[in-house]
Amino acid sequence: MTTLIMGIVNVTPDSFSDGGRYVDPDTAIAHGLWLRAEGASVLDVGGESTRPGAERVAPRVEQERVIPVIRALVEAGAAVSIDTMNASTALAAVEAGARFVNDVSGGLADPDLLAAVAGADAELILGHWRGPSADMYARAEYADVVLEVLRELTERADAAAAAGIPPGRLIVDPGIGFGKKGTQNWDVLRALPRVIGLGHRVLIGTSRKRFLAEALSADGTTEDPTVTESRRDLATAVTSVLAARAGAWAVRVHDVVATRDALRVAEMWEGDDRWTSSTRSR
Ligand code: PMM
Repeated sequence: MTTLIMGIVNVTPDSFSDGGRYVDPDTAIAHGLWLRAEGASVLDVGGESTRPGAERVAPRVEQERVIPVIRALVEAGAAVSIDTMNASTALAAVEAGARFVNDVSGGLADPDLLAAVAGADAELILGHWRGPSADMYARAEYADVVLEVLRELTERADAAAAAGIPPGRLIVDPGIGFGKKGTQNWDVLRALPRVIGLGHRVLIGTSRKRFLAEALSADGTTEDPTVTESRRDLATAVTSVLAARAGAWAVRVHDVVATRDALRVAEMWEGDDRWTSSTRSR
């Protein structure tokens, strides 16, 4: 089993950790090409931030941000994923050459998305989600977070199947940080073998997320200024290795180099090429 690296290209002014860095299309394209050269097998292009508290963006604005970037990356030979909750953006992106539609809402935000992807030539990544980022922590109430995430993810996979998306085109994601607080994220990660046991390919996105900062900080909050971006990237590289070891299909990260190196070191420890062989073509 090989775990792929999905590199993040956020074409947004307000994303969680890299908002504003790649709003200019040329900068975003150059960044995507660099991530690919460093070992990202898929580039995930997004035009709407999903950070806690983020407001929704009109699909027209989202498409103006992402479509030129997707076109250029596809032209350069990259496998591209569109990070969107909107059916119209998903379709425009597939038209521009995107191979994956990554919907963190699992098809819940836009009732037309599943049918749109079913009719398009694309794979679908379905995230576990309980509602918009603006107030997602209000929904982070669970009696048993693992059981409820497994059940709700299964419901979304069933909805995708009912919409006509065959299992071979489906990837699931337990939605780390989405409607989940602090230790709930660790509970879900610890249960990754059970998520994989659902029978689908599994994507894991922990990159630079708040629960990592909370784990590293002296006081358990995200306010600790010593928890820098590079410390979050190191923590992300560790979670990437652990996710790979559990059998994740791919990890979605900002710092492709750190995760690539971490996966490579783990691979040497294991003494085989299971995890990262496809990223070592450089
Ligand atoms: N996280 C973010 C955005 N898109 N997509 C998937 N499939 N899984 C995730 O965990 C995920 C995602 C939020 O992170 P960012 O704003 O730093 O990109």
